[in-house]
Amino acid sequence: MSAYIDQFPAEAKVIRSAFYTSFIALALGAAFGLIQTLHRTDIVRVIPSEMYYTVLTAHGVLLVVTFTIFFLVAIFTWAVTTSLDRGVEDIRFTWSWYVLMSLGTLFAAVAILAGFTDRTEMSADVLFTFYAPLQAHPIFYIGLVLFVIGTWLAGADWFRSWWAWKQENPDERIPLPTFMVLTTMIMWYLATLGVATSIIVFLIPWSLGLIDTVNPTLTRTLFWFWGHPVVYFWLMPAYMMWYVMLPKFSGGRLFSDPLARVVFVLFLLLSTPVGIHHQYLDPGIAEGFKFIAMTNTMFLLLPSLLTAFTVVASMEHGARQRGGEGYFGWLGALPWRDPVFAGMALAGLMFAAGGFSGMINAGMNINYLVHNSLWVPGHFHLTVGTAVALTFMAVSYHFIPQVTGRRLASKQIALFQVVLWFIGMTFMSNAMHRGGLLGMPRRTAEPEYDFPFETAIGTVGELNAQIALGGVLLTLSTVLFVANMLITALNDPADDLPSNTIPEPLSGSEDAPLVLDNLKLWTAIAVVLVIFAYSLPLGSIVERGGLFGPGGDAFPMFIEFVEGTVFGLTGDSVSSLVNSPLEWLRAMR
Ligand code: HAS
Ligand code: CU
Repeated sequence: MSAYIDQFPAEAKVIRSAFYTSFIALALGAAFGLIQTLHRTDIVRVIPSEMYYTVLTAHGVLLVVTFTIFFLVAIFTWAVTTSLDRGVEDIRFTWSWYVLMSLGTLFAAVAILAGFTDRTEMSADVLFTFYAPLQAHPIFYIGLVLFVIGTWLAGADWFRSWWAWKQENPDERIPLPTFMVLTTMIMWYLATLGVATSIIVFLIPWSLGLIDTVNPTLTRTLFWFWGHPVVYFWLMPAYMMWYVMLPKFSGGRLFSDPLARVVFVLFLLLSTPVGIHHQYLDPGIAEGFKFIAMTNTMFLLLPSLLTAFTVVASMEHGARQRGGEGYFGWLGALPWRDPVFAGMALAGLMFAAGGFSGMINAGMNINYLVHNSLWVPGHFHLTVGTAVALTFMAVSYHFIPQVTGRRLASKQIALFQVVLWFIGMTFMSNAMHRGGLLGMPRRTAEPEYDFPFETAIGTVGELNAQIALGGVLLTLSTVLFVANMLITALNDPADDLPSNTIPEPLSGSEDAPLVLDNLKLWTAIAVVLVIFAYSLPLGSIVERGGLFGPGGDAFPMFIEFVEGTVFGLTGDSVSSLVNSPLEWLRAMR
């Protein structure tokens, strides 16, 4: 077998473009991260505090939307084509979703970055959690819509490949990497319904001035309907790498294909009906619904705990193949000098801590202590900021040579880079968690509020120093990563690259019950669970706060507008149609 680019030259081009877009977002996002960490720790302030939210929004959106999701589409395309051993059905279609996603990113980025100029014209300082009452310029929301439609088309592309493959291989099991892509995408289709409704029905008409008000609790709830599952949309490609690539780089084979399938099915079922765990402190949602979200979240720990078991077992298998012995002695036999392996293993190690702080967040009563404090950014810099980001950087050292046909510029710098990320993040996230427990708020330019925090809690200076030091090390690490990638892309072509193979699992798909591949069944159950978890809370939020806000005044206005402009109608024909489910809900109570 040869390198990926020799097998699929046309696909390699799209994948390469998606990787590069993702790296540009990483570089910009990291620069904003540095400005922000030095600002809020009051070490260097290069922007006025009023611009802090522009920086924070750019940092958040570029990293958790652009960097992660462009990376995802690159490796999902790799996974489907490699595991089905066939190219995409129509490369023009593949380019079309890449272009749509890029266009969406451009729109959103323009709206955000306009915040640095004359803020009266255009701005989008709404953070990556873009729910009301914060409002952005319509271009920001339109950009998001284009981006999400792009991801939907990407999913359609992968489903299409699978269907075509299935016609030719009717009796075969779905290859594991493709299975992971398909289950993740079904989860994504379901989850994005929430954010798409929020943006298209409420935020765009509101930002265009077509409606005066929205119901903030409703847009928040629809946001979190998507805002939790999106974290698994970032995590699933990293998990795919831990299941598919980490065993290979450990020198062994995946411990269990069936267990991996179970994990992805559980994520499909449970990722969405938990979003309310971000709203434990929201008024306007009954405690009972929050309790249901908490219970579902605790069940959702299971697939990650299974992953910890399977992945470490595969690593141990690899280490023993390499001559490792003893209860823990095998750890030393792992290829720690290989940046791809070391980066992924360190990312996994940090995720154990990140998962632990997630469990704490998920407890309804403990959440009251940490919510809106710096603890939460501590949590997500371990999860998306390390488990995901460090895994992505580590596997790039393998994939960029695969899709460019060029040798990695420097393996030593790569190894140094992943270790530096681990050290930087240890400083930053540990201090963030501790600061949060001491009451340091998140999303704040000047958390000291102009009075000396020190006298109240003693150690803030030390914590701030650690946060800033960590932030600087992380920036340095990002610079090394991007530089290494850039020089690799410009390197001379090499013809002795490792081949693009995925080793067979120890326990393969033949051991997996057939029902695991029944995607229709899992989709149906996932939909039912979402209906159970969300229909009553959403119904009661609309009933109390109005579909379009306080007193529902805006709603008749909007309906009149639709009737008049779109349908050319007068009277209340459409409004009675739309109101009837609400009447029905009222009668139910
Ligand atoms: Fe979270 C807030 C609960 C996972 C991201 N989370 C956030 C926010 C983000 C985020 C961005 O319940 C902030 C949103 C905002 O701006 O307000 N989270 C959880 C729970 C989990 C969890 C229960 N989160 C993630 C992941 C994320 C992410 C993954 C991104 C990728 N999170 C919450 C809650 C909040 C929250 C509340 C709201 C807080 C608030 O009040 O605002 C679980 O999925 C975690 C399960 C994980 C584990 C760990 C298993 C360990 C493994 C490691 C294996 C080891 C290896 C290496 C491979 C149980 C798999 C071995 C190496 C050797 C050398 C041997
Ligand atoms: Cu969550």
